[in-house]
Amino acid sequence: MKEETALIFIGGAGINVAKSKYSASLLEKRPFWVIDSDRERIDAFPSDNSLYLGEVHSVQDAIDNIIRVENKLKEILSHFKQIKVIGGLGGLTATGAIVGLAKLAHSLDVSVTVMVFTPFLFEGKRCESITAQAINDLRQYVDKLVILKNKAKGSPNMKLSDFFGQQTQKLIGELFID
Ligand SMILES: Nc1nc2c(ncn2[C@@H]2O[C@H](COP(=O)(O)OP(=O)(O)OP(=O)(O)O)[C@@H](O)[C@H]2O)c(=O)[nH]1
Ligand SMILES: [Mg+2]
Repeated sequence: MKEETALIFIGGAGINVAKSKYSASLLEKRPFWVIDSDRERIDAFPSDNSLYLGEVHSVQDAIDNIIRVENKLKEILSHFKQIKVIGGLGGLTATGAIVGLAKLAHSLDVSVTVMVFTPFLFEGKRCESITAQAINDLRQYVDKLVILKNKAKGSPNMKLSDFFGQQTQKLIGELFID
């Protein structure tokens, strides 16, 4: 019998969500993995379910590295009917790895929900264009796409970390709705 859902957190933003205290207690009962190209963050993650993606210097590297660890991912995916993939678009690692993983899962008939933060306007045109490209690519592979925009903060005095915290709670609120 396949289990229902695996949660897969990718890249800096993904790991921030996984690490937040609230999700940590919720994660106890759920199968989950974290994937990053940042060795330190992977090593610091308090769980064995982490997968180091190898060095990433471009979005394409992250896609290629997903193919490199494809056998390991196929083994994980074979146990589940659905995956929920969580990360932030606009950087290199999650942008490529989420697309690569969604494509792989889709090809194996595993249903895919992707939940992503999209970058602030101030992060620039390059961030914006790789995000748009990734969203375009993702649409072919996902059953559901949840986009949480990082946009102008509610209060001008709010710290970025508080805003991230708020967005994280919002995402977690949606994470456990099927
Ligand atoms: N809401 C929210 N957004 C975040 C957080 N961390 C990063 N982001 C957003 O996510 C985007 C991607 O950032 P990261 O997740 O750090 O990037 P990455 O996937 O690790 O990729 P690289 O480090 O560039 O290889 C950024 O442009 C931010 O807008 C977070 O904790 N909360
Ligand atoms: Mg990173």
